[in-house]
Amino acid sequence: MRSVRAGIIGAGFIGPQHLEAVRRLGYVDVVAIAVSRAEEAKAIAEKLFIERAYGSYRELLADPEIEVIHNCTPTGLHYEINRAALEAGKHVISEKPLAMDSSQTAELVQVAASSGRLAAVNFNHRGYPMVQQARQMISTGLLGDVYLLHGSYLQDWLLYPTDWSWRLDPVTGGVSRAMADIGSHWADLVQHVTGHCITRLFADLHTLLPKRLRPTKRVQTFSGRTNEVHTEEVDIKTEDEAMVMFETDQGGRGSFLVSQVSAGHKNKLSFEINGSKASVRWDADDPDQLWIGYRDKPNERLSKDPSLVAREVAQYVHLPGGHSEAWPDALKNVMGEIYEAIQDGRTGPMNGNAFATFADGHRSARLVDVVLESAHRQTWVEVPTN
Ligand code: SOE
Repeated sequence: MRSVRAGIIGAGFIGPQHLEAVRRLGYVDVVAIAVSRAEEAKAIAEKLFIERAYGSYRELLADPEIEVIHNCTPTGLHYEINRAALEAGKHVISEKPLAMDSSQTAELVQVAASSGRLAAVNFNHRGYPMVQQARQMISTGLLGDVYLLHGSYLQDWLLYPTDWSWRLDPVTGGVSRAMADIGSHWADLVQHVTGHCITRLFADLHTLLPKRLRPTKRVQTFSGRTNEVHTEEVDIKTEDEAMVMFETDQGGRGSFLVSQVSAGHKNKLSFEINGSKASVRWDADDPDQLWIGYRDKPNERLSKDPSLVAREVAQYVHLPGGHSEAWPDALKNVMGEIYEAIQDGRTGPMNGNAFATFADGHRSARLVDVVLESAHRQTWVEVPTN
């Protein structure tokens, strides 16, 4: 197996997580990191034991030794960097959302197709073993016909008016917040698990905190340190919560609630699928467990264990039963499949793979656009198929 050289652009919350995940694969050499200031890049590179530091993403893209780019910048930069990276001949692993809206993501899908390079988007929740177990059970018919898909994604890190993040500014975070940031994960995950596609929806969005205090200096996502800096009051236009009802292409119906202001919930993504024979429920707060519900016999709780999951799922499990595998492990699983494709010279997933492509990222952006439209018009809206 040859080693692959990569570069990371952006060093907020998620950039170092990509670094750790790919380092754990063993054959990925992250040789460079870029952030917008050269001095800062140097300090970060030293701290993270990365050889090269660049003060602009363009310098990193010009490095001929780098094959793969991890785009870990704020959403407002995703389109420009993803496009430039593909045009520079690099494989791209982008954070979600792929771009600011679906017209940009449609272009990126085209650019990716003509580049001949791999273009993936990080929907990391797909990599949890028990998520894959649920997917396997549904695809082999154990649940029967899927009737209902429901759940939520709840966080509390933006509960107070003093909480601040670049995600609150539409210029850096986009015009949708809770939906684009975490609703996109929920919808992607449930469609991945069921194989259903959301075709029609009705959404209600709300900004519960219409004014917030913005620090006059930069604040790191999840740092919870906004009380310690000078602030100015700003109007907030993006949603703190979203409620969505939907229908799928295979006759499923469902709903989800996403919120960044739900006290006590740090990062709680959960879903339940009810089929004609059985149900499954998964919760990121208890990720090694899968609840299986029956009508005519006692319900079950399946614990993650390489000898108990389906044969196809065993590759996502790396530890014996009773040894937790969670968020960083799911990310590593997804990165592992992406880099395996790069090693094999493939530009997309193999049948059954969990990782998401730019086409999935476009599908997600289209859904976010439709959620915004539906909330604005207060009516059901069809999700376009192109
Ligand atoms: C911030 O809300 C965030 O970091 C998301 O952007 C991630 O995708 C999610 O994993 C956790 O929360």
